[in-house]
Amino acid sequence: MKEYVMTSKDYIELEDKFGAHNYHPLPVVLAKGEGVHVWDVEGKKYFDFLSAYSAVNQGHCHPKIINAMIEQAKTLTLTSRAFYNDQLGPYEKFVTEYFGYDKVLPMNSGAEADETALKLARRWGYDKKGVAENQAKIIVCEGNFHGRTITIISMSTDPDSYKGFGPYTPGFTVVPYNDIEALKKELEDPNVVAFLVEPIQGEAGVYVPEDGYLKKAYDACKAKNVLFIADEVQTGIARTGKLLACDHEGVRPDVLILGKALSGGVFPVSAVLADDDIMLVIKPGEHGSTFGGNPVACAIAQAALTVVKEEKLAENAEHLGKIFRKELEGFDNPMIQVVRGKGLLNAIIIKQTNGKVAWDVCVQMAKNGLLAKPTHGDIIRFAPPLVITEEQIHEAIAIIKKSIIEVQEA
Ligand code: IF1
Repeated sequence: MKEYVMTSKDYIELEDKFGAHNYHPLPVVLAKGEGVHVWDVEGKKYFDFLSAYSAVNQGHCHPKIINAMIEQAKTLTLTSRAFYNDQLGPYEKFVTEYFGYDKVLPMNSGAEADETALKLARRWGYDKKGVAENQAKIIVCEGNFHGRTITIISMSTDPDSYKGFGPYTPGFTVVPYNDIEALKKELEDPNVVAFLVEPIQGEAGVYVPEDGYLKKAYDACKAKNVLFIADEVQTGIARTGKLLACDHEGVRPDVLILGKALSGGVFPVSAVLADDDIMLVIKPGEHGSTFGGNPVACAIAQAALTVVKEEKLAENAEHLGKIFRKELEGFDNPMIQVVRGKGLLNAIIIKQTNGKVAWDVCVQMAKNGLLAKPTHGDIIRFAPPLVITEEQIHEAIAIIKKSIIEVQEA
């Protein structure tokens, strides 16, 4: 009796029938990942140019990270923070020295880390800045994306993120991204305790601000005793060609938010880093999470960060990102309106042509062996694992160009 082998269609039907419909994935069912490649259930090989939204910077199933996970998982997985354990202290020392901060507060998802940063900022505002109780204001940017919790979507300007989920958490002011004057105006409010910003707006479509924006924003915040909080969940961990995107401007955030590639995409690991005068406003019993800082997460994150340095992933991202943008900018094709990005976080804006849109280009690229996904309709984000080689980036660029031409001619 021939064993029935499930096809992609079967898997898609299972997800459709038994899973919430909170995503609209490309019709590709993945079964294996290694380095820059993933394979679908039919065995077709692809370049992964999404990296799980920049979580798999170290490449799929990196042996060093996987082995660290296996070793710890065989020994001790979770103690809760009701007790100490032999992994958390060493990891806290490692990660605070790695990024240059006094303290770390370990969490799991990026959204949890953003929520933690919001709580820190408000508490610091009351205890250190002297803002009246419940009056703290936090400035955020148009087009921001910081996660999917009720408070985080209360800051969002994207109806897809917030519509139908009210009532909303108060205490947020929105300013246009990349607009120093608008920020300075809002900073006049003495109740403002923090400015939360993505150094490059990922979801908004890899929106890179003008050179100097982050530094000017940081200086404006310092002038008003306001915390500068950088959400580097997507831009951090070498993605933009430096360890942190803020490093391009020599800005040291007062509060640093990390997630995604902090674990190399192996496990949910996030973190908030700050110095003592900020971090210690939260007292024992005032914040936490069951899995935050668990031994497996500590072992994985330490291995993931070690790989970043050992394999010079930031330098590689810087070098290959320049090649990527130069090649696509030089590709004279009416469908490509804009090429933008930093390091290996890039995007192109697709001009609708003969009724064909960014989604059609992504479907064609998938047929040609490269996975990427559109955001906001006409933007395609390209974010391969940072272990990609120069030869592979040229192979990928050829696929992108070929696919665009094929879509045009279809
Ligand atoms: C989805 C994109 C969306 C983030 C920044 C915090 C978080 C994210 C800058 C929250 C998460 C993910 C979430 C995922 C798709 C992806 C994403 F921007 F990367 F493309 F949605 F906008 N700060 N981004 O980018 O981290 O809680 O997810 O661990 O929700 O569809 P998380």
